[in-house]
Amino acid sequence: MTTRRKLFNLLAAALASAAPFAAHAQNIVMKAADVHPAGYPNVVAIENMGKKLSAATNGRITFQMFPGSVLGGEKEMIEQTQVGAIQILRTSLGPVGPVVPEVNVFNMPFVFRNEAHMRAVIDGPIGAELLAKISASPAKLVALGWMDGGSRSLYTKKPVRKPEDLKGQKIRMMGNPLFVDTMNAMGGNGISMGYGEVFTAIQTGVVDGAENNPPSMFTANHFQAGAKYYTQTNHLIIPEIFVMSKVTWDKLSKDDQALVQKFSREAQMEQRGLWDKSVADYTAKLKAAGVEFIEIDNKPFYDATAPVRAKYGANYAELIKRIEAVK
Ligand code: GTR
Repeated sequence: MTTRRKLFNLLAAALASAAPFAAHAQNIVMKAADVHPAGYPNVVAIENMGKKLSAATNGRITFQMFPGSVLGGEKEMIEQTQVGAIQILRTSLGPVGPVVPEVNVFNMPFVFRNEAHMRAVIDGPIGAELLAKISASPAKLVALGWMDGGSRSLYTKKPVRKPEDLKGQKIRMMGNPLFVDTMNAMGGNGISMGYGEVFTAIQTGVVDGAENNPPSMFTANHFQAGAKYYTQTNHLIIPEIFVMSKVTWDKLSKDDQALVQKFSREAQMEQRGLWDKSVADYTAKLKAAGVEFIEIDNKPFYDATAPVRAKYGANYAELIKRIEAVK
């Protein structure tokens, strides 16, 4: 091989190893992904984090946002983040459960008393420990911070007030066996599928309903697919996370990692403010669009799901006690 050829090969190899980072060797363009559309609180908070990083590094690190599931469903995007094809991912903890089983404690039905309790837990030492556990797991994800996903409630074509009303109803759940078990315990038939398929599944009758928070129900247009009743079961209060691919993280300097951490904390707090406003806004929009909000006593659903907490919480009794003790 000629010296020139050797040099060329060396250069090509160097460029290939920098593959997840686009074009200019010294500039880092991170692909950031979310199932939610542009304008959604989580998307906005990550975009603003990218702007701050860009300003602090004179444009050396930038985010390129891919919202609205354009890079796939959450399961696929988690996989892409693990291998470094996506650099920043905001996801529910739900589909992280199959990859990092410890997070399933936060995915259990009624594990948090209410949203204030969930926030107190994620803001305190338990929240920090769980992020550290995700980062230390073999999943190759560095957990940067939490986001708020509010409370998930049922939405269906026929009104539901008690577990018996769910009999025979197929309800879409996120991809994690824990959620299928949860719906089956609540009285329905849990069907697991990706978020992007829910609209058509409701519309065509593949499912009779789904469950989510009001901002998701509205922005994914599920009310237009035929789900007209929103029953306030509040059965899942699942915090969300944003992560960086470990492949990417390991290539950052210590200083850049510190900057990412600083702006991650700010993104967590910014999203929360945007989130509270969006829940109020989208609840009003759903009501204006004719969705009936049904208030219920959710104790029968709490009682019905006790076996799910027993099954998935069995190995985490100590952690669950600590969660319960948070005021
Ligand atoms: C939303 C959540 C998304 C996604 C979606 C779903 O509330 O923000 O990350 O998990 O629910 O049901 O798939």
